[in-house]
Amino acid sequence: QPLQAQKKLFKETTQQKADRMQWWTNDRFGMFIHWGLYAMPARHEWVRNAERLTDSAYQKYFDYFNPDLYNPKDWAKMAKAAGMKYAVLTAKHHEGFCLFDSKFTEYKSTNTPIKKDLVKEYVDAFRAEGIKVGFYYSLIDWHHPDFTIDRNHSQRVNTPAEYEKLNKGRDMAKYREYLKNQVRELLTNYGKIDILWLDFSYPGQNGKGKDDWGSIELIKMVRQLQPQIIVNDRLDLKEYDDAWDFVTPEQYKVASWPKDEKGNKLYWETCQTFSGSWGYHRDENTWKSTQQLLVLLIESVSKGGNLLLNVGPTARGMFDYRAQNALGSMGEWMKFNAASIYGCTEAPAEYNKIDQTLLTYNPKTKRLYVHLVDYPLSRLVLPGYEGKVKYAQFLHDNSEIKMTASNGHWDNSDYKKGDLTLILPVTKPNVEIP
Ligand code: FUL
Repeated sequence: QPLQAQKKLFKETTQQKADRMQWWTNDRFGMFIHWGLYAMPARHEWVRNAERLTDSAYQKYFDYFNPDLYNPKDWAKMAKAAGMKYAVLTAKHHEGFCLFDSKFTEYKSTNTPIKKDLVKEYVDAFRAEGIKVGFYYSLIDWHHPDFTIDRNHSQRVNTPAEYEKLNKGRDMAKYREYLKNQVRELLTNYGKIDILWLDFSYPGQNGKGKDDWGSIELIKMVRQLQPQIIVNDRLDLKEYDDAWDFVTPEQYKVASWPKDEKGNKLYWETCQTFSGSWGYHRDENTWKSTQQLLVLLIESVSKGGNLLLNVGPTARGMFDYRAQNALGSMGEWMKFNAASIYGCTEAPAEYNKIDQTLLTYNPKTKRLYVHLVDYPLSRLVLPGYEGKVKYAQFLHDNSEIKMTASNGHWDNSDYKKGDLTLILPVTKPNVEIP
């Protein structure tokens, strides 16, 4: 959809924003954590909605919620070992359950058998590992008695008359206050918060969208409480240039670097799951391979973006072993190749696309990283690179890759002037990820 003329809410300049975003564009790789009561049914975080579970049907997950093995220090260590530099935890998801000790509700972890402020422990543990901390907070709330029941609600119905009946007495203004109070709590009681991930605005039953959440007031409060915080784009304030910081392509690969209607490149982050659901899903079998996950990361950076990769912890507070394995494998790769991720971005246009490879580029060190997604057997032609490359090496062991300004073969027939050929070993060096 074409956007309207851009309006402004704040006084920040483009350069000031770039400074505020600096760590985020440098770090590139974060961990999303979807955790809530939905880990108990273990069949998708939208289970309450998908199965139209009533309050009383859902109550048992609250009554029995007891993640006795929750040790966010382990989570933080796994995130760090995988090379992730920031994390975003669901303080509250659509189900309405709060993982923090909010003054404004009884529907919170401190009132379940675990009796803990889970958010607080997460913040402390991740900070201790040097990982930046963020909160996801759901605008949608299937539990709050004032939240309008609409097509996105767990208790959705069929006809306008039925909606009218159900919504009698519900007052979105009260919910709006609640939401604002909770975001204030999250941004006041836990120290410096690096990211706020709000999710998600939509027109709703009454067609109001952003007015339902009081989006403008909300973002003003957020910026006042935490001036350095980075906020995503799901408050429905697209017509404002500066009411959001980055766009959030969900579960798909962008074709190219996302831009606004004036052609300006946007800050962007794709969020992706290991297996399909965001919440822990016991029986899901659609786990991505390590190769796919690494390509996701590299490809995001090669188009100037970030990857927020999601783990859905179990109801005992553990990461599924499949997630643990995948994180471990990514960490093995990062151990050798992190230089091609941190501080990197899209390669300048003068570096033409090279077949079957992904390029990332560090503008500070002027290093180009050629990711051989499909190992090309002995030679790789870099079109137009002659004279541009001082030295070429593999990243896993810094061993030299010889170069030649021909196609590196006695048969020079397909050599084009200006091309540079890397002479690669015929068999791929032993860099397999376990
Ligand atoms: C979506 C939500 O509805 C999903 O449950 C998940 O949180 C994803 C990141 O955003 O809009």
